[in-house]
Amino acid sequence: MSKATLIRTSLCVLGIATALSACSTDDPAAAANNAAGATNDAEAVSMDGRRFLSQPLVTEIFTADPSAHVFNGKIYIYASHDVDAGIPDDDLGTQYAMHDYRVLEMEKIGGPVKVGGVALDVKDVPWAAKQMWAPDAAFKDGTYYLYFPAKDKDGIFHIGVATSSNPMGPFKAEPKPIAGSFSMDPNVFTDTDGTSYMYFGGIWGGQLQNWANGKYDASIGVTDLKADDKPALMPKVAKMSPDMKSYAEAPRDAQILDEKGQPLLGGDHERRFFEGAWMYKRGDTYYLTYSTGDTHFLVYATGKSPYGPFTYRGKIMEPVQGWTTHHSIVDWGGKTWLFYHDTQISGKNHLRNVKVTELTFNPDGTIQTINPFRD
Ligand code: FUB
Repeated sequence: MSKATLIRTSLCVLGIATALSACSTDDPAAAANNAAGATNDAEAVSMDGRRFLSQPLVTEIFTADPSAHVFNGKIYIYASHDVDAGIPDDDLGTQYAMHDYRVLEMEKIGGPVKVGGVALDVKDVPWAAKQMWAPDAAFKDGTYYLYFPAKDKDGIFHIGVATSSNPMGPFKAEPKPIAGSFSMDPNVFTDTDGTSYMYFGGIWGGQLQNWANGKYDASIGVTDLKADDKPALMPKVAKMSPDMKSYAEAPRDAQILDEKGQPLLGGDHERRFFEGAWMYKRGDTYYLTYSTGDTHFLVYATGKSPYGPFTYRGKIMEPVQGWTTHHSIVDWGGKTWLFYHDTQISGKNHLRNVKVTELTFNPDGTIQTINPFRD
């Protein structure tokens, strides 16, 4: 990043330079896409020369896996805080060695983004040892809930919960993970009737395959997922108890079906669930959106119940820049927004930056696929 871009980016992020054309506009979609003010600079191109549609929301830290929520009219982004631990890439995500969370706050799309202090550190979570991966949050009765996956001292992922009276934290973790939780990438969705559900799970490094028989089985490896002609592993869904700290029921499969009503198969790598589930409701339609992982798509399936079944519909974003794809969808200001990440700043898969762009729908409710590049 050039010195000029770095200065302008920092000023925009700090909200000091709103008079600069790069970060002032009345159009929130344009502002979102210009968020870090680098759209005219040569640095805003990918390694293979393509110009990015949107710019990183913050540049002083690496952020990923954005779960956006509107609380009290402001937008809060609960994101992974990427760090470089010097661990080489592997199929199990060991290089994603995050140890704390920082919350981002925006009063409006395209406006300044505040980076909060440490909201939760792994050293303050009694049961957790490492790998604080993609979090989510919820609000109920004056309390903010931070949901987060981490590996315990035996290297097994569970999902924990921490609470705060402030959406930015700091959060205080419960002493144990949520009973019955496993794997990672929690998303807590509150339906229009006030009932909350947690969607979760991820294959490969997310360990969902290790729970295929109901309890953790370390002998099930990534290669065992190559049962291409069998139904794929599905994301899990469980209703939350009123206390928002426990499941009200055993997690069940959120079935994703093909156009013939058959479960997507394990070999259907371009459509099957990998990780990063996010539930978005529009009218009476439930959009189960997720990442296809190794094929690098953001896709969606729709259903008429929060439990599914969901029918695969198509791609939300294509292509994705960087290995991982993780996102959230939120309504704000009369529009719908897709928060996602790529690796524009670092060019490294484990050092990501979050972005936002507008998401639009066709009259029949299908999503218009976003190309994250301008060309
Ligand atoms: O950030 C670590 C992991 O990478 C997340 O939990 C996955 O969704 C993927 O983005």
